[in-house]
Amino acid sequence: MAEPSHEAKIQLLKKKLAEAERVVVLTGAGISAESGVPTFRGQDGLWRQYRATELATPEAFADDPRLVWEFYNWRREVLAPVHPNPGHLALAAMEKRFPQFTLITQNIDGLHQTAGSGKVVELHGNIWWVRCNGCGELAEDRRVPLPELPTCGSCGALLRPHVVWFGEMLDPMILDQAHRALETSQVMMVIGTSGVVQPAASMGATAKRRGAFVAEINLEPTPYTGIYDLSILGKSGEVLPLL
Ligand code: BV8
Ligand code: ZN
Repeated sequence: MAEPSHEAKIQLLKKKLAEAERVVVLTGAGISAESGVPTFRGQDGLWRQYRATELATPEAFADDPRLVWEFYNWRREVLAPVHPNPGHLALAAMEKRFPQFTLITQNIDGLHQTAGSGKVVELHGNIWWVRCNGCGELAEDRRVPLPELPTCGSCGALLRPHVVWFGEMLDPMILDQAHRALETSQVMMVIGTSGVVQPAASMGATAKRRGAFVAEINLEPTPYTGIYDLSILGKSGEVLPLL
């Protein structure tokens, strides 16, 4: 059967959404790309000569907290002036149209919330929150940049970004929230993610196994494209408003 046209694919996804009550979305760095936020694995995925996977680890932080904080302060400086793009805004508008709509994101930039999404499951944490390595105190701190080696106001220990690093477990409560949505979803959209990082990358396959119609919206095919029902190649900021 000939590959359906781009327009036909969008019409099919619109139809599936119109028939659905329970929708789940998984987003990755690609949905923030049109806001000017560098993605991870593209050409813009570098900071100095490092890849995020080398710096976003507990080992790197234990070894050189100053370097890792420099990396996060750079990302905070990049993120501070950016705004949600039409892709974020379309998802915020969609949320209101369904009895059950769960937005799961791998992103730590908080742009979905800024765009007006009410229920955001942040699998990998949020760069605007810091956590104390000593007493575990959590606080939102939007200072850009943060002071060098920021310390806890309560116990004086070193603060870390409240994000999930490679090799760290995701918060079980947050994972459970995501899986409950995947179990019952009728339509899932996997948007702007290269499908490399686990456990997020296999969530689309989980929804598919549970009987959901799964559509991928991405600039390029991913390792999971073949198992999804639909693969729409395009910019999320252009495709999502059409839905
Ligand atoms: C865990 C927070 C379990 C930090 C992030 C081998 C060795 C070591 C570890 C592993 C291994 N194999 C598997 C693992 C586990 C590891 C992992 O998956 N590693 C990968 C690299 C292989 N996973 C973990 O460690 C996770 N924890 O598994 O714990 C465990 C079990 C036992 C004991 C201990 C632990 C934790 C993973 C979380 C890591 N933290 N972020 C920070 O951001 O600083 S992940 C990071 O990558 C971001 O969150 C990001 O979102 C995520 C995924 O990247 P993408 O979002 O997909 O971004 P990417 O650039 O890759 O792709 C963008 C896509 O968008 C592209 O396809 C592009 O074409 C497209 N695009 C671009 N522009 C647009 C677009 N699409 C549409 N429109 C556009 N305009
Ligand atoms: Zn503390």
